[in-house]
Amino acid sequence: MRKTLLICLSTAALTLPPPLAAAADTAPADTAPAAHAPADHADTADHAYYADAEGKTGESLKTALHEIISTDVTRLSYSQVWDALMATDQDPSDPGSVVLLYTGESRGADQHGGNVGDWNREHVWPQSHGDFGTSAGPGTDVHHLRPTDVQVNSLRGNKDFDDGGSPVSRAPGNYTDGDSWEARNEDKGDIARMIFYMAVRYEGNDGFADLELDNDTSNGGTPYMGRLDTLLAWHAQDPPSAFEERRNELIFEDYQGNRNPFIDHPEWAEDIWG
Ligand SMILES: [Ca+2]
Ligand SMILES: [Ca+2]
Ligand SMILES: [Ca+2]
Repeated sequence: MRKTLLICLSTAALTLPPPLAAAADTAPADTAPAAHAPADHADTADHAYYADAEGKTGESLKTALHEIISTDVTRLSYSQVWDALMATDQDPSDPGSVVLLYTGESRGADQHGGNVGDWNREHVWPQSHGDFGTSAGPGTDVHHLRPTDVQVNSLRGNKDFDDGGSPVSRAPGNYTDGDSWEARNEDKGDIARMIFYMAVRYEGNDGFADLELDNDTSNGGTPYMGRLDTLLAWHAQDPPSAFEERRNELIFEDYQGNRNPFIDHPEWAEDIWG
């Protein structure tokens, strides 16, 4: 799938009148704006994708966003996730490598698997929190899957996210204790936005659990993730980066056909959960 609707980024201001939005919708593919389109084109596309969410807050915003990001979505198989991650998490300075969550290391794209030194597929929203496994659905949704070092992935396990704990020697800047994981500063906002996306995308109407946020750090086998207050703080302190915006764009254009609204509109997290 290759969609012509392109959206650029958190600067979208929704200032254009509707006639321009309609014009962009009918633009032929070969004249569609490039990925780094001028702001006016980007705003127009953003206006179209999120039109049904405009002006809403709280539960009605969450409901509108759920509909938007759950319509015409492609669900990947778990094996397709490998190829997707090689593209979405490609190292900008080394196309043959991917950037690992939690450590920021660059590792050969082909060096994936289950052995020490490999990278594998981290479920930022753990499979056990909702028991969704790796059949096509939440367990294969690339919006919350990231390459990680095999051993660091294992250390994080299925812990909720929160501040505090002892340093993780294999992953400098990360901390953990018995019931939570604190990611390094560069990854804090990314993680929060991935968790926010999952809570809105999965509402229990598609054969999988309704994933939701709470303020606990002992959610274990329930379909909840915490701590909400910490994640809101992480989201504010680490705003969307170019890397994150690029991967959101690629997932939308080339893999799943849907977007993470909290990368495009960071203010919506507070509108729903603040
Ligand atoms: Ca803790
Ligand atoms: Ca970040
Ligand atoms: Ca939900």
